[in-house]
Amino acid sequence: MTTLHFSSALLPTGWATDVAIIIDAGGTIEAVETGVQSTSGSTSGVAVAGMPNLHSHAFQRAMAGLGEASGPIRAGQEPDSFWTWRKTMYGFLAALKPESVQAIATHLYMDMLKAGYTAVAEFHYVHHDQDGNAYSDRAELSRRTIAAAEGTGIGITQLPVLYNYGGFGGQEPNDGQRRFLNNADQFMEIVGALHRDHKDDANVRVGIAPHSLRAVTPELLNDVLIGLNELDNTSPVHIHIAEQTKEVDDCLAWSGKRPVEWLLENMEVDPRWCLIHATHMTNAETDGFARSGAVAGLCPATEANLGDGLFPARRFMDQGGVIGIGSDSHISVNVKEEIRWLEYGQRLFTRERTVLSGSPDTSTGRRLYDANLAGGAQACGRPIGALEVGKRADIVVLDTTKSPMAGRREDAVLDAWLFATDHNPVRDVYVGGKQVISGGRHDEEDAIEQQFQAAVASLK
Ligand code: NGQ
Ligand code: ZN
Repeated sequence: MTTLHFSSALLPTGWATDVAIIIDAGGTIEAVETGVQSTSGSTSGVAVAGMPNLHSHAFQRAMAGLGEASGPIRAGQEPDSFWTWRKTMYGFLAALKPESVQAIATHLYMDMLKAGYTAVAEFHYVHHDQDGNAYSDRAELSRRTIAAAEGTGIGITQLPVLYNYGGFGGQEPNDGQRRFLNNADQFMEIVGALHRDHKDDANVRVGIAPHSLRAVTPELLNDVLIGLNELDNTSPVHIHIAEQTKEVDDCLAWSGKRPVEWLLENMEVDPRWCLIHATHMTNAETDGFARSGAVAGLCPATEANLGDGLFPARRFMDQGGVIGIGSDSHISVNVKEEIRWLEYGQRLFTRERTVLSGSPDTSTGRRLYDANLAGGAQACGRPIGALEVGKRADIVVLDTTKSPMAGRREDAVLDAWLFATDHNPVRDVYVGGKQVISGGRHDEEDAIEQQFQAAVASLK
């Protein structure tokens, strides 16, 4: 049992001072007491629950910033877009080996911890070797990202991706997709093995991720959901949906329905589901999605970088919709940037301010921090996202000694961090009660950096 003391902490009941958090030997919060002075004098600063990062393609971290030249435009071909970026990304992933997957993910997860993310949902779709053949252990590359999480200390929800087709209606996959492909039995072999090996592991949860309606058929999706439910009928199900207008057009051509509309009508979309992006929706789709209780997995920095469009966040949240954030392609790994872009996108579009604050007397930072904690925890399917009894002791301690955070209290601290701070105020981070970041640094930081650089160099 460990006890941590904080001068101030954000609890589900609101801000409290002189807070003691008592953590059991397994890393779960056993008690939270307020108004308690530390006898050892080891009180730390301002504590908040760690943010879940609900959408990650870890390997893409190693190509962050490499897709910014508009080469094809200069060559007089199609303008650079999501789809041309995807081609570049497929070219990049062709060189990945198991060791590089692990080294890249390890560095990324360390960066996540330093940014204040204490859990990640890894949407993992590169399963096979460079020729597209399965490794002798089909789950090899999934095991590599889980090992990366274990190596850094971050909690993980591993979501092996179901991917077997190149477009709506069961189209042939292209060559760039050969490392992703599995039929239902092959896929369930991966999910079953991971589920069995991590059943009793408090830091690991296993779910699934049908990649998109482009990559599966309804039959395949149904078969896999039946198999998954036999293992665990509560485990998370994530899917990319309606990110690009071309995807909406292709879905209409295939089914006569828009992607979110199709999903809501044909699948039992409920709180275990997380719909990633869902950028392009009609009002009826937005309202139906909000009513389903499923999570909207929003990745504002990546969505901006890839030119996706803006999610209808105000309408969705006004209808009680659940949201969470993810760093997706990892063009940036930064809680404040995701939250800033989420709000600023709405401001630029509506030409109003404090659009997502929900009510005139709520701070925008507080509302968005709370909302993303709750939705992120739901999407990860783990007991996280709040400093309360029964949840994992995933805690971020902010350094409030520097401007513009200095002298601010309670919600103003969150607003200063999320909207006004350029330096990173994340000082100490605990996951399951274990300290993984101290004074802004990870214990293994130098070795992790070296291994990442070697892995990136080996890809050229
Ligand atoms: C992915 N990324 O799976 O990495 C996708 C691009 C696709 C985002 N959607 C590929 N942001 O959707 O086909
Ligand atoms: Zn994605």
